[in-house]
Amino acid sequence: MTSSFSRRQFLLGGLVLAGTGAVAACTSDPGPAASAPGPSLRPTPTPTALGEPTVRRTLTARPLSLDIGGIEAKTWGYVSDTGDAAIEATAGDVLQVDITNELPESTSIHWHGIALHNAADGVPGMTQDPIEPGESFSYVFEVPHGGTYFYHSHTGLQLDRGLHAPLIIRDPQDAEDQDVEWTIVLDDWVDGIQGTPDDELDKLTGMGSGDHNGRMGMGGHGQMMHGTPDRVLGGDVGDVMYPHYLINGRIPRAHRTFEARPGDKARLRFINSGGDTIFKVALGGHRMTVTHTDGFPVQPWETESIYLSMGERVDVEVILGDGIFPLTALAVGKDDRAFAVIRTAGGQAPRPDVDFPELSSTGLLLSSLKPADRALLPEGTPDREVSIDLGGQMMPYEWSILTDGQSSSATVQEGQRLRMVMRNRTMMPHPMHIHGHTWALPGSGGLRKDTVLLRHGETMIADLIADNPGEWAFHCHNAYHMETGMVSSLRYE
Ligand SMILES: [Cu+2]
Repeated sequence: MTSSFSRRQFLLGGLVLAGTGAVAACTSDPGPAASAPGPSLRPTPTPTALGEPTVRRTLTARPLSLDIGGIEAKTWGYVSDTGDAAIEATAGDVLQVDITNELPESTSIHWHGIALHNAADGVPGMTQDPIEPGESFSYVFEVPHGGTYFYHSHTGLQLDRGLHAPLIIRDPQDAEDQDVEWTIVLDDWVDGIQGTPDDELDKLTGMGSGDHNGRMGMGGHGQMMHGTPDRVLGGDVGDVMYPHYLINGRIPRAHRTFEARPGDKARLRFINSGGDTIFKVALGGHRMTVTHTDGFPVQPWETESIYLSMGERVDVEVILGDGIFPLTALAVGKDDRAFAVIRTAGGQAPRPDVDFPELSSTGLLLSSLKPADRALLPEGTPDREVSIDLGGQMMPYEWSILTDGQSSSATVQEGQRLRMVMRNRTMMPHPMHIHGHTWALPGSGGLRKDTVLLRHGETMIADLIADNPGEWAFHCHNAYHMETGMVSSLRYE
């Protein structure tokens, strides 16, 4: 995919958005799910081997109003026939998800991290035609592996609105001996509070009319943010200074409270669904034992805090103490945070701005974990190697991926073992995400991940086995970087 593709999408998005305010205003209540299939329901072409769906859901993508904690955000989101957009299934299930697009622009759904067949991957212009306003589309696919995943729009900057939700796949091989389990969604929020994500992109590219609230001085022209440098990730970690950071849809002063009993074993499934924010997560008074990342099991690792970049997931286990504990996600480099509370006893909750030792500990980078034996790829030497160079800068605001020095796709033949040598030649960290496959990182004993954070200047080697034919997007999971060119693909010859 070329940068002109992104450019075209971006311009279209800007034009369509001119009418969004009026649409949102007259349909601000979520209301009952609009479950009637549209006139043009197009099923995903499915492999004949796929059985009857075992999990069926109906979604509508539409303008709606979210209460993020006493503040109303007019945004776009998913309304589900069950009332909860989060989807749960078990490894081996066949999912059928029918979506109707009631947005004022086209959309699509990507099933992030799932090794599904290519036609269900949800990348418009690559694996399917866009789902136009008023149209419906049916995604039918098997979920082969357990784990913590999420689904989100793969069109323009729609991910940075409310168009994302958890996708939890139960793994029959997991112990499942926890007393409580919580899915913790970290997010950065601007939509419907101070304009839209498209307005933020206009400021970054210098096309905006200036920052209307003076938050960053006279805006536009791609100026850098000025947050506190992070000792692991450096001084230039994000591009957008969001007005709010959320845990499960709530601002800190109206935070969620998770309740359990002292001594309970809790499983926390963290998902970073942010557009431009790396979070550093810690739980006051506790060490966390990491058990999985990006769906796949790891050798258990104890830590006090974890960096979670956009698109990454991590599962941890914690034996809960007796008391009330802050669950804080620092927005790295942005001098702000998301916040929730875990409560096993009565009493006063900590203040959202509370600091505690775990929060200032050296955070774990997930790519330094080691895989569990059952997550290992078979051993082998690469049949093919491709160099992936990440480029770009703030002024002008343009980002790129070169494969073997070219702006074309990487190619592979089915059955090959492909080695991707990724070099971050920019001053910013980039969470790189591959569709349809999960890499093995030879530098970490073969750790399996579909999203890896490359710090500024860092090189990372990632292998995959080409066992899922098609054309698969490969991109930075910073929504703004992807939209301005940091996207390529892996194509089977
Ligand atoms: Cu990036």
